[in-house]
Amino acid sequence: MVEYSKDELVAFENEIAGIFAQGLIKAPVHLRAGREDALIGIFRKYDIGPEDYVFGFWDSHELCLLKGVPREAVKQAIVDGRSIALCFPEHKVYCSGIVGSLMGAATGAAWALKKKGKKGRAFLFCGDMSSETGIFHEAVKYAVNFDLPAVFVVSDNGISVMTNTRESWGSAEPWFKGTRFESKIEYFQYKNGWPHSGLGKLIKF
Ligand SMILES: Cc1ncc(C[n+]2csc(CCOP(=O)(O)OP(=O)(O)O)c2C)c(N)n1
Repeated sequence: MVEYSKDELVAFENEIAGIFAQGLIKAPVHLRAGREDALIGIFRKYDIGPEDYVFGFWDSHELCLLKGVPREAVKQAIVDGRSIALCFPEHKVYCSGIVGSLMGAATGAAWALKKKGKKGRAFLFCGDMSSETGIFHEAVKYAVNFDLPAVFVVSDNGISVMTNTRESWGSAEPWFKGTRFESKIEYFQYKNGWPHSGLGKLIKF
């Protein structure tokens, strides 16, 4: 990983918010605050490095930085309108704006790494509602069953856009709590300091 402090990650999101507020980014931007320490802790715990793959979704600014994509390259991609699906193949970072789209890809990458005897691992970062999708269940079951080098990281902010995840599913806990599938899952809760998307106010271009 590339070492970033919590303050540096916060400063990056604040900088993007400032640019977005001026109407200079003509595409959706999803900012996150409140999970910096948790993400830094996970990158440190697994010593996520160049050989590893990172899969994320619409909220991946911090992941790109921690994986080692140069700060200016991440910023430029966001300014160019690619925040929602940041991809840096040369850094093994793949993100998508489609809910549930990358769990299979991450599992497939982990399968290929294992089959080829390569060193890397696949890390899939998603939200609490994404972790309730069918494809998440299937991917985790497959990865656990075949002991693939994959880790599924669930950042739980309690909501899906504005829908309460636990109310939707009628359970106080995520489905995998207390199951053997937790062996491939990292889970933490946080309160997002930003709205799901944008700044919570209309931006005129
Ligand atoms: C297939 C699909 N359906 C709906 C959406 C709209 N959408 C974007 S993010 C999101 C909420 C996902 O919730 P969660 O996984 O908890 O993510 P987080 O709150 O951490 O952003 C939804 C429904 C989408 N991007 N893709």
